[in-house]
Amino acid sequence: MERILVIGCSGQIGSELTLALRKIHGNENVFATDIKQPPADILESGPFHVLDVLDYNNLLHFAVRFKITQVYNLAAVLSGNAEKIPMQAWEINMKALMNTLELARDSDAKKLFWPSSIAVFGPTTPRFNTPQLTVMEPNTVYGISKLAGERWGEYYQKRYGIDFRSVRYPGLISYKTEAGGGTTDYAVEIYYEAIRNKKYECFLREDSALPMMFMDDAIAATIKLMNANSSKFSLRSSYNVGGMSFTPKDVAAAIKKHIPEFEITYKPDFRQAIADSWPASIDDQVARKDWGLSDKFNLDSMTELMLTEITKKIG
Ligand code: AKB
Repeated sequence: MERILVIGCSGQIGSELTLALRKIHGNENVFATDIKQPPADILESGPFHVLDVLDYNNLLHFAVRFKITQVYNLAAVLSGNAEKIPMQAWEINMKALMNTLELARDSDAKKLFWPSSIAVFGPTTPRFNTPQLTVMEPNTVYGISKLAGERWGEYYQKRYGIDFRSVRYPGLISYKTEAGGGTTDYAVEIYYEAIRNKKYECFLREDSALPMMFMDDAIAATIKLMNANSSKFSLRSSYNVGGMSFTPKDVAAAIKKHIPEFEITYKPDFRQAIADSWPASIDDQVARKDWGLSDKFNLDSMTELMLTEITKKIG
């Protein structure tokens, strides 16, 4: 029986992944932790503890006490916020990862999921259909920390036999918990603003194409990777996961099909340069072949669901 620690259960991914893991492994076996208060459904459905991943002694004590066997480490400062506090972001992102890698050496928590990102790519990477193996020269603090993290994960797997597993998430779109501080966040905010005010001022240009994925597909991919037989893995760093590719103009057009009066304006800020350095679309054939990555949602089906669910929530 697995005993699972989720670090960052109150965030955009954690608030959904924790509940999905509890359905599979049993509520009592999934330990949700964060330094922030989680949503009510996480508090009510199973154990929650305040835990700071940056405090190694407490982390180790926690894992031993609760006999943890698997860790999902979702703690990170995202791309936009990281540019405002480069040294702190580097310190937090790297220490959070290194503590869970060391935890895997020092305890029974030998299996670790850690998200990487399309931010590992940079302006010299081929922009369209970016392959798994290619030029990687990220020029953001967040991207540099994610690329370094991938290298460390592979190193711990090869040197110490830690079962490190990772995907390079594209921008993630969800209605439950809003993201914070990312460059792809516009694609969540736009739906909330469409319902609240019927207009949105976008911080990226209308033609900024980026890879994106609906949260249900991202959660399914994460669980599939963690359950896959590792003998089929052709790499132990991080897998490309593509999802879909669209621009702000495309999302606005998809929203207008449901809210014809919706209006979008554009006022690019510092995040435009980050978006310009990232791929527009991703080739994820290796993940499809190695562990059966698949996705269900496209821009139209996602838009319909986002608008329905956000209307129910704030409507
Ligand atoms: C961000 O925009 O920083 C994240 C990411 C693509 O990793 N959503």
